[in-house]
Amino acid sequence: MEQQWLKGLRKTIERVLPIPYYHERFRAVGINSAENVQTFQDFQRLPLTAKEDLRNNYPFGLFAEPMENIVRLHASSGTTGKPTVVGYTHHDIALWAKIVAKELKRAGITQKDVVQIAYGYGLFTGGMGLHYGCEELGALVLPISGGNTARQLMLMRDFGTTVLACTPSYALYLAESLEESGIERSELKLKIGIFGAEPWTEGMREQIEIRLGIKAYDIYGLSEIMGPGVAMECPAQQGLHIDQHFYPEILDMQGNPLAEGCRGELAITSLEKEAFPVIRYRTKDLTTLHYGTCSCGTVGWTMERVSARVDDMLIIRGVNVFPSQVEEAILSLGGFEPHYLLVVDRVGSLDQLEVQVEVNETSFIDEVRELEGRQERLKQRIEEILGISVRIRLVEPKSIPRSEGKAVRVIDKRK
Ligand code: DLL
Repeated sequence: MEQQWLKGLRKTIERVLPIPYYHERFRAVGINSAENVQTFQDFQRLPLTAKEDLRNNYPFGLFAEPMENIVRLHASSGTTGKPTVVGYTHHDIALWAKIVAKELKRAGITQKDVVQIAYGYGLFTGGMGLHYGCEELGALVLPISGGNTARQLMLMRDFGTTVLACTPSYALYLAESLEESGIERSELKLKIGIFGAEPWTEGMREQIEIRLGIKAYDIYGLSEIMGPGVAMECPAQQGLHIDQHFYPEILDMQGNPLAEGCRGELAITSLEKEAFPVIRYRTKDLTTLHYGTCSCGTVGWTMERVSARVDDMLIIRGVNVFPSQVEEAILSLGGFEPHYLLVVDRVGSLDQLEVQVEVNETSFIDEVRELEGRQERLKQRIEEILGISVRIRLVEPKSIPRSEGKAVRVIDKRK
């Protein structure tokens, strides 16, 4: 396997070397040709690539193919400034479809399935990435895109959707809307969910599985690498299988490689991509890698569920806080809905964290004393996990804005 990876890595190095940006940076570490990389130690001398590097070469500066060979562009929105633009050749699109199809098949999806794709279509890779993968597999695709929830449910029933693909937060919103729609769960044929594009916890998986009566699979990806399908769970659900066309590494915060089994930032090198190959791309996603044979028969790298992004980490009074820790606490206690918002503010010189969380319909009509007790228990649980004091604000059911794509969990008023 190592020889095969090194061969793929050399192929990608060869591919990017003519690009002035890479040429300069590789030369600075003494790598002038792919042949200079014979071992993993050689490979790790190559500089890491960060999102800023892509931005600095906006829009097409890091493409490794002439524009006439590029057949599609996608872009990630990004919160500030220009998006990061990625390009695909025919070969890249076909490879992407093959990868996604293989993963869907592993999860038990077949030609007989009807897949409702409620990820956004457009520059975001979610919709089209899943779409081509499903078609490659031969499944029937319903390219509905995100939003228009009532219509989603109607078509889900009328067209006999068996697989739902969307963000976990939208799946939860669909589940909630189903309960109010008058459509009975028994009228639906839904059995599998393909959820990703944002961090979610095991507690959230449980909620979605119970409410929709399905098995929920985690799918991971990012536009800079390809889009959805860089990794996905199999029925064993012992981590997400990283597709063999990608070489993963785990880095510490300074960018130094960590050993297998350590938690850190995932970096990825593409081994087969033509238009937009990436070398040691820092994903900013925190996870742990393992190598081995899964009970499903797949041999290779698996990554644990991405619990958070480096970017999402809030520093509150010097303590690192991730929204997923709060989600875990909320879902470990009864009486709350998995809809929450972290509001951070600075009062005087002190940072304050307020957690707004919805109580569920049944607890909402409870006595004030009951609610106060619930609030106190949640406060204690979150403070135990985070190690800082927080304010809890219980809010009415359905008062926190629902998401049709990636959920917004944090409002940081300090910025
Ligand atoms: O979100 C691609 C995608 C679409 C993946 C549909 C899965 C399903 P971007 O918009 O470029 O691409 O955002 C990539 O989203 O770096 C992670 O931080 C986060 N992310 C994606 N999948 C997961 C997941 C798509 N399963 C960024 N769990 C990544 C946690 C995820 N975070």
